[in-house]
Amino acid sequence: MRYQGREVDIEGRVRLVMESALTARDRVGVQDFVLLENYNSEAAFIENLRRRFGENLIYTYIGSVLVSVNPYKELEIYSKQQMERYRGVSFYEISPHIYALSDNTYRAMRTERKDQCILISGESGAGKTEASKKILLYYAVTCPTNDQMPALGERLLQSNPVLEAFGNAKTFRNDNSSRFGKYMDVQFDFRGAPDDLLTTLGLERNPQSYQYLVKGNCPRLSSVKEEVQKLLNIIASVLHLGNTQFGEGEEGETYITTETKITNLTKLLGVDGSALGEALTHKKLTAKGEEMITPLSFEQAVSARDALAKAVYGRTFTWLVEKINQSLALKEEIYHSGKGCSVIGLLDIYGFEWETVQYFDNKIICDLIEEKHKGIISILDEECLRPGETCDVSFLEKMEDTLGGHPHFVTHKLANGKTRRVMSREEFRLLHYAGEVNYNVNGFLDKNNDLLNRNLKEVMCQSDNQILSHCFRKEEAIDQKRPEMAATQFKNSLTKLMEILMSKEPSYVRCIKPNDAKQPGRFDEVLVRHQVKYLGLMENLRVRRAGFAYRRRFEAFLQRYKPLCPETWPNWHGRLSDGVSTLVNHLGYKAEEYKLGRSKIFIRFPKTLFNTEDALEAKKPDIALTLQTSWRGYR
Ligand code: AOV
Ligand code: MG
Repeated sequence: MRYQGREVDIEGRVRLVMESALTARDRVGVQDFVLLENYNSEAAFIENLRRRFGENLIYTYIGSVLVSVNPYKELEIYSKQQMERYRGVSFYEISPHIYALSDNTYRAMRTERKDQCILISGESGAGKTEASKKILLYYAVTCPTNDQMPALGERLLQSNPVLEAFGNAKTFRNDNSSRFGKYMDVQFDFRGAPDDLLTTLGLERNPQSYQYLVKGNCPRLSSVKEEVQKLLNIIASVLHLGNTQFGEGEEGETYITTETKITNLTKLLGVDGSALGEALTHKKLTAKGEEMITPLSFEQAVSARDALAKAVYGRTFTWLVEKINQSLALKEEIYHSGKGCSVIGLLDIYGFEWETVQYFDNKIICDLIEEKHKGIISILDEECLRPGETCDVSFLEKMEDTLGGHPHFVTHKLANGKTRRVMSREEFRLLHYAGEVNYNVNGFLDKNNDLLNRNLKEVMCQSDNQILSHCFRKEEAIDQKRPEMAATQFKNSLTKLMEILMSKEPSYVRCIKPNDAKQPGRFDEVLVRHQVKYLGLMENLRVRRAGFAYRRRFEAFLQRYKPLCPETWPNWHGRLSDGVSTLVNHLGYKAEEYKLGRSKIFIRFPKTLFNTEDALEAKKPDIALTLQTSWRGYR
């Protein structure tokens, strides 16, 4: 082996050319799984991931799908310079990156004028939220199309820590785990400069210039301060609620043992103290048109307290999201109508699979969970609404009656009437695509009910904290209709999300967690194999490979391989398609190996591309020499 000079490899890194081209590729693997020779082999797939991971190459494509492996360490690949490298460059010309996907999505939106969405999936701690932040960062930095955009990008980025502070929690699997699904629309407004509009109206951008807007002494800043104070009060009140304790009196009545908490809560929530105390220990019912106050049992009081804490926190979070949305909207009317601008949606959420996957039909499980009247959610809602003694176990029994024998539903009861020893009587098991999951029914009814007693609502809507009075509307306290159950609410919000996503052109990022210890450099093959399986990556690859595997724009193909043919090197001056024809003829491509489209060449077998890549690798030192010579010549 000898030193052959320096070159920039396919990953854009400068390396010393000491080895043969093949060993170099052996070391870093292929940048697109489509190029794997043995594309049916899961072992080869994982080996390719492992090699690249070992070289800090965390991104690999399956065609246009981006696979990302969490490095658990900061990599120097997200700088502004890196962003510049990816601007306007097509997918295959440069090493895989989340920026390449971001840039392609952006360009597709502009050229095709179709809304896009980027769906990020993977298990907890795999890097979904980080990926979504990188995408936002890319847009924030590279897309300042008018003077509002940089500010928008910045505000989007700033909103993230606020949302995370409220919506994330430390879990066993992830120190910064998102506890809320995040769907963001990044709006791109191409309609000319809004400054023009202002000029026509004879207005200036600076609000300080207008008396109406600055009336009072700097109202904006102080009102922001007030709002922050109100928010802090709410957070503190949730903590106090958590420490509010109850006792049981001699006649079974429930009372509050921590009166100081009520004093604090009264101040922080801005509500009437005695009404709050009463509402935490009693419930108001309307029977035959008459109002009745009945005491709560100890357990019911605890549930009422927790429901209040959850409602206060949850609704405040929703308020915060609304607030952020308002501040992000380019203009109110765009925000509400969604017209006149194009959108890239970003979905960072756990455990959903939106792609239509022919090879695995998830419908059977979806039906099991959400089918009307027969599905688990319906049974749960019914059990919650049924008068009389219902409990978690009666819910389980109901499921056994309705779903017993379903191939994906298992409980301790065996078909022959015997019991399955390994399962507890409080559990049921669902056989999901990703694997089996046991669910303990304890608390299912309460969680689904998750209802605030009406008198607690009444107390809350009297609050003099404006955030709370905004979150707890008077109408709601009067409304007698039973609100939707938690599971149904969740299902409905997912259905809405699906509708939004369906109207957009999707791109996919698949995140993989390399180890459970959150450690850099560790690649646990068993763990990775499991994720490759349930993310359906092998199937992704097979589908990609089934048709023409590799497509490249004529320019890109010529640019990359032109050194391999004397007629195209150093420059081709004719039509691009003719250049490509000349090149592939010279390379000896057979008719069945490729096809020329209108702007792209399609190559069927990876082997063909391999050989071409190898030829290029073998040629590169020459090119380096040529360049070097001409450079000397200029000197
Ligand atoms: P998640 O969003 O997929 O889990 P995160 O995006 O929060 O996972 O990633 C977990 C942690 O992994 C982060 O806090 C980082 O420390 C590290 N990490 C992820 N991606 C990268 C990267 N590209 N570079 C460096 N470090 C990274 V959950 O929200 O729990 O489903 O619910
Ligand atoms: Mg997350």
